[in-house]
Amino acid sequence: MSEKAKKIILDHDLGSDCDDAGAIAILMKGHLQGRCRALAVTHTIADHYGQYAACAIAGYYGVTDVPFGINLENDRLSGEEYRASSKYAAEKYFAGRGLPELEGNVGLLRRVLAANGRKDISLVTIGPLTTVCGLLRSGPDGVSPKTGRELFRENVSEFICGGCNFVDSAVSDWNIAADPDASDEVVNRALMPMTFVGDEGGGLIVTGSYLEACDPGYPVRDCYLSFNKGKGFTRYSWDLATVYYAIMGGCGLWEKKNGLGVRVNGAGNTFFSPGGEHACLVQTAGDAEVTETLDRAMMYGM
Ligand SMILES: [Ca+2]
Repeated sequence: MSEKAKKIILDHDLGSDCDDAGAIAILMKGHLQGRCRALAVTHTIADHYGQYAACAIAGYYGVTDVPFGINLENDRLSGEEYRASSKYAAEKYFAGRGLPELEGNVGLLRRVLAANGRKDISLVTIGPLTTVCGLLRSGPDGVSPKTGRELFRENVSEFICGGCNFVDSAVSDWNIAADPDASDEVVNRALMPMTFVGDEGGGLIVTGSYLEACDPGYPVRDCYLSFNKGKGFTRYSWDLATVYYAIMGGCGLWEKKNGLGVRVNGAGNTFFSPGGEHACLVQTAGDAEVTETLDRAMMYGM
């Protein structure tokens, strides 16, 4: 592992959608290949099967040194709808062994940030901002005398947020709308410049076609197949684009559009203005090239 490999904390919401599974696979492959160092993976919704499925993906690749956390803070976003793409994959992978025991997100993040102690972590979110909000609201505890805001400021050097729509303010973004209080606290009162990845960043690229012919034991395959109710393996790629960009940068596929002021409302609409400190990612390469890059990354890494 390169000393310079970017440190990444990923917060996801695998469960109702499946592109998180592809994104987690990209992170695990990047971690194994030494292109990044995954410090923690947290899961922002209250239905825990999505994180069990994420653990299955890590286990499939033999990743044992990355801690996984779950939402023990509230019961937002739980139930059948939020395990549609995750329960089958998790139960299949852990059959006969029992599901893993996982700690809470906020405690995990406080521990990881306190132990890190330098401003060099990329925080990447591909779901609602519940976990980040929980961290920011956390107070001193046995792990650290610092508040969550202090730990965030002292350790997070880059914040890449999957969400928002810079093409049309009338379009509601699911991640932003799913937890309006958290979105208000994290985006409208941002502690640092954020880079947003939405539809204009390649989210509407369709990936997953390689999964059909791959090893039937690959948990990512089960997540995509469950999401598609047993018919097909493809899905849009918001989360894959976000995590790939976090690890690899623009790579001639995307460019960062800087200088944006960004505000969101409780319905998940994005309002932007020139002259702010934020940025959004814009796809610059053709769809075929981005599709091939993300499809290959999900299967084989970078
Ligand atoms: Ca997601």
